[in-house]
Amino acid sequence: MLFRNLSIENSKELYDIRVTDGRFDKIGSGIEPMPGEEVKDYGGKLALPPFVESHVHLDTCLTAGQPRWNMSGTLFEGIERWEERKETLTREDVRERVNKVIRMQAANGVQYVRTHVDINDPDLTALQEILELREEVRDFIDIQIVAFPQYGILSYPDGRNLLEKALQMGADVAGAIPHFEFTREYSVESLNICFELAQKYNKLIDVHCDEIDDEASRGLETVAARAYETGMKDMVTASHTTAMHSYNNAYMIRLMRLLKLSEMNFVANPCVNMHLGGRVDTYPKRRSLTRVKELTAEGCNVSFGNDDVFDPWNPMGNGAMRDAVFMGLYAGHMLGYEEIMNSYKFVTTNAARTLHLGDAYGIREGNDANFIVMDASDYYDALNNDAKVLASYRKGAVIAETVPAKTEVKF
Ligand code: 17E
Ligand code: FE2
Repeated sequence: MLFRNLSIENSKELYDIRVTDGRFDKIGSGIEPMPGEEVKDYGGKLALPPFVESHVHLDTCLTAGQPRWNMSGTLFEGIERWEERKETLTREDVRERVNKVIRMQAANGVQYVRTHVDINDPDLTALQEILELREEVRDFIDIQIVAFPQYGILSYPDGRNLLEKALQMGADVAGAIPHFEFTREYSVESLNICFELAQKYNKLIDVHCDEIDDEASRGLETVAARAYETGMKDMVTASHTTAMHSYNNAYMIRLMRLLKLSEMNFVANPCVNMHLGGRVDTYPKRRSLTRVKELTAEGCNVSFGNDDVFDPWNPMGNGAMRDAVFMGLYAGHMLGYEEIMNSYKFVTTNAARTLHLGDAYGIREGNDANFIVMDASDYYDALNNDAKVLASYRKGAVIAETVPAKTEVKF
């Protein structure tokens, strides 16, 4: 099959893409169709590698208001509301909600998802179900699972064993939550355990790190030091890191050297952290977004995630990556022309690096023909007009399609 006239990642020149046996066979300009070859002419639309959701909690999705709404809008009330909802958690309930959300994501061009799954549950109900679903939907969406200890590794009964069990059962990534542990000592020790278990089972690491407006929350320096010392480096990710917003600049300069040495990844979740953060401030109110612009300028890998889709932490969300980019650019002071044009990388290539997708990800000859086509001429246009994903292709086959609505203005 031949796809014609696509702007690949904002290219000025339009390209044609031949897909054979589900792979990118040939990419070039002016490729002529072979006799009998099916042709789809996109007339200059934007092609991107599929969106990558690098941070979401699928197990909590679609539970906002159940049984009660988070009225304070804080992280901590979110955790309390989730604790109540967890009491009624069943495998069927998890299956139904996750099945819905991954289809919302697919409709919006997402083909790779890293989900955190709360493993502070003696029965590991959500984990069991999502492990099963991960296999069932493999042909349509790649799901990577983080064993996420919501209440801590040392501050929850049997936390260490639950984390180890989750990794043995097949979670891909070890998690931790240093800012939620009872003490600073537990926080450091919980990270040591996380690294020890990740190395024992050869897993990646993704830490909910310093998601708090406390300038003294410094889990990140320990994560970065361990990433560097163990050599795990880019296998390690720090998510949220919102306390970095509040660090003094003298400390930040010292920390930045270590962050660069560590080669670790960062995930910011702009919508949810703009919503949850700054809640103890009067005026001025902090933004609670990690230092995306500065990290990026120093060459650190940063991606954007949604964190939530309609759950106790964020009552909004549709699974699309656009809002994360939009909010991230505004809150991060990154609306320069080039910054807007390149911002798709926060939810494509940068996020793929965090997930360790390797060279198999990307629109390149020889790779699986996984790509999306947007109803826009470049990403600036796509972002500004909230363009739909016209089609999401997986191994050359359409897995989701959208026909954009038509509007007529009567004057
Ligand atoms: N749990 C947590 O600790 N932080 C979050 N942002 C979410 C769950 C969504
Ligand atoms: Fe999160």
